[in-house]
Amino acid sequence: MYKRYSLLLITLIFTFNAFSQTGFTQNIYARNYVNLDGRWHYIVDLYETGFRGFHGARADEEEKLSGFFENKQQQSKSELIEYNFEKSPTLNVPGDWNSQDDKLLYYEGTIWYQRSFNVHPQPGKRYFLRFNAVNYEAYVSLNDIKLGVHAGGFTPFEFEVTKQLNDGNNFIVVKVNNTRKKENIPTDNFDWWNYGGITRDVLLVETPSTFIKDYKIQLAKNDLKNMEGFIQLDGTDLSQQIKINIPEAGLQTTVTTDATGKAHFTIPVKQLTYWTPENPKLYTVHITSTTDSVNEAIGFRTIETKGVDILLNGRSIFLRGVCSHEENPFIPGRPRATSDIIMLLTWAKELNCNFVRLAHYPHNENTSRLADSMGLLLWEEVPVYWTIDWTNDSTLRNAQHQITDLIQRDKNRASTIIWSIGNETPNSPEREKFMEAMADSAHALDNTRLVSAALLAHTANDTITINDALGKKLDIVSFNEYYGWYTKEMPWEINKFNFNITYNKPVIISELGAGALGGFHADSATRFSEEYQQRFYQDQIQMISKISNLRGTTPWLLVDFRSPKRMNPEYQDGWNRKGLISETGQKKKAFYVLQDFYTNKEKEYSNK
Ligand code: GCB
Repeated sequence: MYKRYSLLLITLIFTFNAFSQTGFTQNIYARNYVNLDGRWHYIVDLYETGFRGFHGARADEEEKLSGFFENKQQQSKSELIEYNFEKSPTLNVPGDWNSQDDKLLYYEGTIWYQRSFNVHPQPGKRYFLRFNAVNYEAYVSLNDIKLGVHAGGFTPFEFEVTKQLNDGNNFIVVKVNNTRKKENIPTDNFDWWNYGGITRDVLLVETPSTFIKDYKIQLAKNDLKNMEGFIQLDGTDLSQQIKINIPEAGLQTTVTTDATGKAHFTIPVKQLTYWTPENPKLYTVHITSTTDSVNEAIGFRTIETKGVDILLNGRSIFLRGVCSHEENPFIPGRPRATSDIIMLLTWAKELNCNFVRLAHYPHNENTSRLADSMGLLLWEEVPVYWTIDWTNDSTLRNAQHQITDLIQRDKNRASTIIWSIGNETPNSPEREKFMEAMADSAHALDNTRLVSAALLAHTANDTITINDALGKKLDIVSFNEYYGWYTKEMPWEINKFNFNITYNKPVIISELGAGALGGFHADSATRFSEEYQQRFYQDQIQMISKISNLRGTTPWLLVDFRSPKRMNPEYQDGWNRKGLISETGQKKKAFYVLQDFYTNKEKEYSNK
């Protein structure tokens, strides 16, 4: 019979769970790895042809893992194969596809990626294929062998490939789909660009056969005198002596892992320079087992709340923050280099910030490492944003999976002090249940940090009320407000408002902001002028200063960012203009208003 290879090839049944990739390797860049970034071939697959027979309906979930992964080459001149990776164009990895080809600017759907590489695996070693982020859904195969599926655009995942790796030539095929869906996290409606593709590094990682897969070492909860943590081995030789050594602090301990490869430890601290934004001291921690060793620069600090105060190393602190998207205005698309992130964090420092809210999804893991060394505290968030599919169990599992992976990834970062479980989630009993489950998950995963969420405020009779029932599960009550921008009141009219916050907890205003086109000057009543935004910040600062338990602010936001929701041609042109810095890197007038506020706050808190 005539054999036709359309994009659907042999169907192998393979059950999968899109969220099944848990427990990735800690501190991945400290490992031996081959970097698989670079040019990857791609094929746009608008109709999901790779998942279908020629006349067929779309393959069902289990069959999805068949098909395209074969990377079929034509064996004879008569053979019909209707795709060819090697002759297809290429995209940069890491990178989103939207910014790399005009035709893909608004593309949402499937793109197949392929690349080959040469390696010589060493006997006795293990190999892992690691993706630091793919937006949104990834089906991955190596040498025609299915590895699995991952859903969620901003967290890492990896597959062990020790058995699948060839000595010599290898190829990877990844099907990436960024279709927005109601049941996804985020859902189908959000105010940022839905950049698709393999947006962060891809690494082939080598480890010993039994290796230190995971560890946590931090000061114990609210305890400046003890470090606490665990080590988790992976492999066959699970019971080993592990040495944890911090030479500069004169600390060392030895523990033995149990039959599951795990050991918990406590190390009493004598003298330590605690990590602060002013002095972001990092110590090199050496972890050594019989078969493996790993080093990492880690800072040590405590964070807690006491009444309405936030205490860093026992001292009251005001979080002088700003929100930031993961986008460099100078280059289209997602940032690709560490220098992009350094630029954003340096701007936050120029604003006199000690705190950044990484909105609205997990940013690159290099961001929290840079924040560790630059001295910036962080709020890290998962994209539980606006109206999620609250009653869908798998949506909740997805959201819990994302917060788990974020905490798993950044649990050794001194900079990270707050896990945010969501943003502006409108009240309903279903939402309540979902968000409470999220708060419980975050607390259970990490008792050394604080849990918050950006809540919504309600207004009646000139009173702004924050009484969201979720507040009882949060360590910090945070809320977003746009009085003077999204309200009928002009900025100079908002001082009439008073606050009614029903929790005796610290408060962070997690967003406030107004749009301004950089370089557009007019009077302060003119929308989108720098003067309007400046006046808005002046009046906002007056208004929020009435909140006696205010312990932080993260205005919306550091830099203008691209959003398909912002299409006013005169002022927006596809940009959300609420940045304090324009898309050309120019500081707007409001930047200096906030900078002054923060200089005063710094003085006010310097003696507390
Ligand atoms: C918000 C959202 C943020 C938007 C912002 C805006 O409340 O949390 O993602 O971009 O408002 O500009 O309207």
